[in-house]
Amino acid sequence: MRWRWLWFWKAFALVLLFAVNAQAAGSIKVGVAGPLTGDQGALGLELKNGVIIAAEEWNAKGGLLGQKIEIVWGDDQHDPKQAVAVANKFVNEGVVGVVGHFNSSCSIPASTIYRDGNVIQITPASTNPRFTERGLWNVFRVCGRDDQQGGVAADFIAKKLKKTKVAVLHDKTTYGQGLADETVKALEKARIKPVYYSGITQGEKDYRPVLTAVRQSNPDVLFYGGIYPEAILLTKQMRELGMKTIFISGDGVWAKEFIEIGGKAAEGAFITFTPDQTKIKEAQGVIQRHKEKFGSAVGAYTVYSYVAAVLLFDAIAATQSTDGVKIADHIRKTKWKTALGPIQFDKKGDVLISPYVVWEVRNGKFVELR
Ligand code: ABU
Repeated sequence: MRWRWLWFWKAFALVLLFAVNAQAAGSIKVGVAGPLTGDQGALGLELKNGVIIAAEEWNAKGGLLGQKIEIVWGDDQHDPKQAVAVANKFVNEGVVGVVGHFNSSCSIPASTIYRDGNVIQITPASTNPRFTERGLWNVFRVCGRDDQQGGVAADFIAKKLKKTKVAVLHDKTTYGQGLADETVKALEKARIKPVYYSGITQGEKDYRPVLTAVRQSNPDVLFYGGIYPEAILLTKQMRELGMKTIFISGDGVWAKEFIEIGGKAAEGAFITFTPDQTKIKEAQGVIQRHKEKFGSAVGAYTVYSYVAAVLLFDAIAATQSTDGVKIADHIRKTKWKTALGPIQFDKKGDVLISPYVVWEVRNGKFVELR
């Protein structure tokens, strides 16, 4: 009889060992979503590279909860419908958290799907205020917001440039129109009413008809809310039309492609973005690893993507949990030391401090203005 029990316990122990090993051999899935291909693919690459570096570092340390981190990629092509499809796929695949999306127009509709799936979402780059203003427990952003960014652009136009004739264009997206409207709101506080306001359609190739209408309003400044592919065409076509109007835009245009492809037309453009990340002492490690691994400098949102991923991994490790609510609570209450410096979140999931400054394109480079 005793032998039978011994065999039973031996068999039980084997089954247990098998189950534990099976779990250890599994993986913790993390979703990463953005425009990984298409005309905004360069922005998706920033997101991708930042997360790859973070995941490699963590996997080299043994991963999370005794398992490897597995990145699941989601290409939303900056299309809100694709973003919703990616979000549903991620939830069905059992991702623990998501770094992304990149575009506000994607992050916002995807966020409620993640909430319903108990999945936390940290965007590195979506700056539209609505992302965090809806009271969702699962959303965080490590970047700033367009109500702040628009104020900095308006202040620069009114106080530094001392210009009052401002035309405003946007790309009709959540980010582009949102940033344009925040800038207009702040301009109006300075008693500047735009002389022209309109939207363009992303992906078109000839913006000369709308630029001709802009020209007729005789502005000193054109503020554009949108992303770099259209900004390249707008600046080139403005100059082709002989317009000397000052071009001002936001973080969606802070991309080396704007300068490389735009060439002479990009010169003199002003762009609002965060202060120089390459001067942050805590960022030196990731900047160096990016250079070694990818042979290039980090982009506007590479370090932000790295930080978003590290926060997620850190919170999973600290809570020893894959439960979205527990991870979100931990992120919200922690004072983080990150590659962007110290970060703390408010109740909504916004960072407490997110400075914006103005950059100028000078001699083929972005130069931060002091
Ligand atoms: N913040 C710049 C581009 C991403 C967005 O749509 O917010």
